[in-house]
Amino acid sequence: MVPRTCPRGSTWCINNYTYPVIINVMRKKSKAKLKPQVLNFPDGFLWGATTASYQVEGGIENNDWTQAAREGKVPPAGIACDSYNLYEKDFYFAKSLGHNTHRLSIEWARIEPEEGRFDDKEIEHYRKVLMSLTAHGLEPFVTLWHFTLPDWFAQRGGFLAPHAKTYFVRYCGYVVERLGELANYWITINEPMFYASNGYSKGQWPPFEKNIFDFINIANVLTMSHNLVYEKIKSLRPSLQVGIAKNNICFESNKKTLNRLASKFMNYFWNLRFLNKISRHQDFIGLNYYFYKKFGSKPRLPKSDMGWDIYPKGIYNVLLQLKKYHKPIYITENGLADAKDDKREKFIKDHLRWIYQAIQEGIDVRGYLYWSLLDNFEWAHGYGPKFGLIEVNPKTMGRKVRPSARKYAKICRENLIKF
Ligand code: GCO
Repeated sequence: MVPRTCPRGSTWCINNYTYPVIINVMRKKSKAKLKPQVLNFPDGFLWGATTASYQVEGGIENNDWTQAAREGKVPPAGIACDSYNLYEKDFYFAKSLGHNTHRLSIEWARIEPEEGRFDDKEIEHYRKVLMSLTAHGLEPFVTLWHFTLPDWFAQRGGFLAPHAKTYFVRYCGYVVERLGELANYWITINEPMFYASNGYSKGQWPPFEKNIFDFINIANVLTMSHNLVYEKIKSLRPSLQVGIAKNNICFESNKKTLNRLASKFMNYFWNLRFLNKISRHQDFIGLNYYFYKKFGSKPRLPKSDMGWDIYPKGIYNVLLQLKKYHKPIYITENGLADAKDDKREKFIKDHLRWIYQAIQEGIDVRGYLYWSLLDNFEWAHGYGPKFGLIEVNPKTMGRKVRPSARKYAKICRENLIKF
């Protein structure tokens, strides 16, 4: 008989008899069917999807992205999904797909088209939108600012301008004073670090800068702006729940010292620094999870249509890091571009399995909102990527539910996943 090598000197292969016996048992086992596993989510768990104004509403002509589109620097959003008019239809679909929550954003450029001139017609529009959410049994999550700036504000230098924070707080206060009673959950800023990085360091989004100092400045201004808006909202309506939608990346490294340091630094700088600075000014954390970055060689992973690695365990890793803030957590975005819809169901289930694991370990996750309800305008990539649970026909604006959306609907309705 060929002598077997015995890993780490364990005793199971001490003789040539035991080894084949064990291998046979393992082979039989691997043919056996996995027992179906049922993972129950906590009572009252929120299930839904997210959108953002400029990406779905259509007809917005007075913000920095429309200006950049006119200059040919980014694709135009045009009529988008026409959700400005078709929102009832969208909410009806969401409801029929078992959702009990929905996240959307308010377009600053609609509410304050010129400095200091507020448009109450638009407030009334969003009043109808939020009332419709509630009428459809969808708990509203409202983002006050999701990347796009009114022209006038951008022209003054955006968040780097001298009175930027004051303008932003005034806008947010104006909205919350009028619409605050229509939603419990308010998100001040969406993904501040991505905004700072794409707009000020990589130069891919308005204002197309590549300046590391401005990148750091803008990140700092956004933390201060968040804290001021938090205080403003609390002074107006103390019972509202106010948070941020923070995109955290799962950073890992191999054992090389330099890689370990790089991963540690990025984890602090990208994931935790912002949250540390606002830790006394948030009632919940909204977590957006999409990305995995390994310093050192990484395993081959499946990819979305955007070429992004699919790494569901990463959501667990980033959730564990949020424990120290002792706040309820809502997954305010998680999703993938998948035009063929052949990866989405597994993507959602695998991420939910890891979220479930985090909950078992004491992380207070209270909701999951998939990005996105609809195929929509994916920023510098235009309408190419298909993130939607629902397909949108760009000519007819017709909506068509994707098969994966029905699988997700079952999870939402039953408040559990089965494997
Ligand atoms: C962001 C936003 C969304 C995106 C989504 C997919 O992360 O950029 O919150 O607006 O469309 O994340 O990239």
